[in-house]
Amino acid sequence: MPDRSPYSLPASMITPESVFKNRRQFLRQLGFLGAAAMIGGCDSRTTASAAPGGAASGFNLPPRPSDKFYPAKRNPIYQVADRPETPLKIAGNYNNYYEFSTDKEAVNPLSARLTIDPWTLEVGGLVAKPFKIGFEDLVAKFPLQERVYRMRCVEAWSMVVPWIGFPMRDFIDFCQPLGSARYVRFLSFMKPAEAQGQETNQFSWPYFEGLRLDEARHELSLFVTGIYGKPLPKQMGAPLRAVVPWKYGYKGAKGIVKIEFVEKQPPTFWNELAPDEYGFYSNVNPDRPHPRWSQATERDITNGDRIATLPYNGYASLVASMYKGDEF
Ligand SMILES: Nc1nc2c(c(=O)[nH]1)N[C@H]1C(S)=C(S)[C@@H](COP(=O)(O)O)O[C@H]1N2
Ligand SMILES: [Mo]
Repeated sequence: MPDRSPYSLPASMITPESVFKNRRQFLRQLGFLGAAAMIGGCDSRTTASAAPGGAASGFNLPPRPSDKFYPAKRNPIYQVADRPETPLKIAGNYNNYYEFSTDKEAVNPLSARLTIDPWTLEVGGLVAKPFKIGFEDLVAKFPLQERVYRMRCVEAWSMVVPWIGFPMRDFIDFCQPLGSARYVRFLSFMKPAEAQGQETNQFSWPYFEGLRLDEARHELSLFVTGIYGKPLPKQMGAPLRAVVPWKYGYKGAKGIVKIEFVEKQPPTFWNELAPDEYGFYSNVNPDRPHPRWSQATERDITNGDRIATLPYNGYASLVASMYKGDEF
């Protein structure tokens, strides 16, 4: 078992007081405590090393034709000079992915069960013509690039990682949204037989998120398929996730299967669960405390350092002009 001590959090997203009174009781109802116990017992079916494929990365990935696109060329415009990159070993074993578990260290082994091949992305709503595209066709069409971004979770931890993906804008333009489309909505997979967190109805699965169309078309917004020069591991959202680096991490849906263009601001998973705690915009803002903790600083999971949180997560010069400043 990895050492848990540097990772214990005072408060997690799962326990908005207004929603859940007793964390242990809630976890037991969900069956999460039982799952954690099984991992502690090293059930071989769920450990990363026992699963087939992906030996090179150490993650449970099936071999796919698109493996040939990695590593991708780094885009030198997007670097983080003042902080170290978070090793994959740390970033890949400390994950929020409630489809599998609310225990960050349990997500990696449990996500090994998720089948990602084949994977189809569906595009619908206000577009010239709704369509479906297979993951392999998708990455063959949109050239991959590497970008180093800061990533800030609303729970006040953060990391710096080299994502590999393609600009969301390129894909959106390919979709030909109609003039009436003002927002884009992301839907994650629904596979309760493979994702034990979805066997409960405590959350409204599948995970759903959304962005204003200009946010989704911003140069920073990425569809991510890889990390650290390799295909994206399952616990980080394989095969396809969104990364929107100036917003809290939950705005970046993992395991995306559907993208929909809509006219009105769409409901989102965390906002629906606890609207006072998680807004639709969720731009990183050190001056706006979460109702239960400060957002002024964050803990870098690479080294445990407490550092100042930057407005818009350090991307203010690129994104602030899209906002009035009071968006929540
Ligand atoms: N489908 C789905 N996407 C998700 C989540 C989730 O639970 N389910 N958690 C979000 C949260 S809260 C964060 S901080 C990031 C975490 O990404 P990482 O585990 O790759 O660091 O994923 C986001 N995307
Ligand atoms: Mo998060």
